[in-house]
Amino acid sequence: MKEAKRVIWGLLIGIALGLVLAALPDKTIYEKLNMYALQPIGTIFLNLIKMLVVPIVFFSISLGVMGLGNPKELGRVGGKAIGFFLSTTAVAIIIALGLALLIKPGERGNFQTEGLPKATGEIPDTSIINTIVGMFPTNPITAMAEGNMLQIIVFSVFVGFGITFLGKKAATLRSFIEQGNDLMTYLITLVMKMAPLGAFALIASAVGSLGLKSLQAMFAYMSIVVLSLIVHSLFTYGSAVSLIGKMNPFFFFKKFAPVMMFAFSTSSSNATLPVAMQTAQRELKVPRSVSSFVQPLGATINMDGTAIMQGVATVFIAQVYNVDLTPGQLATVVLTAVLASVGTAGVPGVGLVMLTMVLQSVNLPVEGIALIIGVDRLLDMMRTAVNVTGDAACAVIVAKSEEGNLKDKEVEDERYA
Ligand code: DAS
Repeated sequence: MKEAKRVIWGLLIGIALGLVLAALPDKTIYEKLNMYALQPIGTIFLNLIKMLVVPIVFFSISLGVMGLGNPKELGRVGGKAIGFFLSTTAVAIIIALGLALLIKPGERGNFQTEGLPKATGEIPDTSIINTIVGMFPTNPITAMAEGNMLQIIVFSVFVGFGITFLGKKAATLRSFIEQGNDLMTYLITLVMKMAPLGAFALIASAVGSLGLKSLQAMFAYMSIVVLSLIVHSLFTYGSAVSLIGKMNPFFFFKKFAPVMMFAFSTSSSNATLPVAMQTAQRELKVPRSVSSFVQPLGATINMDGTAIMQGVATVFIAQVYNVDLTPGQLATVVLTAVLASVGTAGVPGVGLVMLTMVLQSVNLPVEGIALIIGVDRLLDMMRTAVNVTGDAACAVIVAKSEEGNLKDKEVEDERYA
């Protein structure tokens, strides 16, 4: 929570400075301050985030796939859980993309981009077929060097399954991937310590050059993310828990609300996992055997809240740069965001790192993050609460569908002691 407070302070001071600079008649003060302080600090922060993207995608997705075990071992519970996770994440992004395309936050008040870095290169018109064919790399090292995210993901999935199938023969590689992922998770936490300063510089630079208009666009972006998070939680999880889990959705949200608050305050699914499992078992009566498989798996491969932010942010940045995303590119965004949520660890700020991957997958300028990074920590708190709620909803549903397979006695014993 301390971190979050620091970022919010950075954000508020940055906005205040930006508004003062925008109001000054003499622009040279802003230009000098921007050139020698705000832009360099903001760019360093963005570069540090971009520096981590390729390794974290490789290690976290390989680990995420390794964690699934090989399909044979997954059995019914794994299959049901993964099916629920992927389908709800896809629904989440479609809700986000739909609302963002409908409300058009990036076109509010004819938002100009003269103050923002220019869009990089041509945005190629990719059909869905080309997107799928283009996902398979001829050279994984080239894919990593060029930051071709979809190809890196495909390579990582193959590595994850390969290590799983090789079993003991790949024991060293398995620990290499596990340790690599731990390293990446630590480095994200380290880079995020710069978030208050980075958010301050980026927001002051953006608001200083574009004035109130940028705040309007940011507010529009934030409100669509929050709206999508609420719609997805109430309708997708509410109906799934009620129709498939046969549980009163009001009961579900009432019992799980304390966990959602904890996730909100920590912005970390991993940190929330123990209390999320305890609540699912004690309050929602999910047998321990189901809860202890589904929720940890979900904390790793299921981040609907994050996928929602990534969907809205991508459309917002495309609109700010006057880019119309083709259906092929929208499909790429859905695919990349679902795959991005597969392996990202539940720590603060990871969604932003993975957003650069989604933007790069449709060749949108990563610099567009400058407009949303300032408010990201606020949104991170909300989307983490949605992430952990999706995992609990899945546990309730899988437990209900497993009732016949778990003997009554076992179910009794399984209850959280
Ligand atoms: N904070 C991440 C989590 O713990 C979500 C995110 O960064 O988007 O789920």
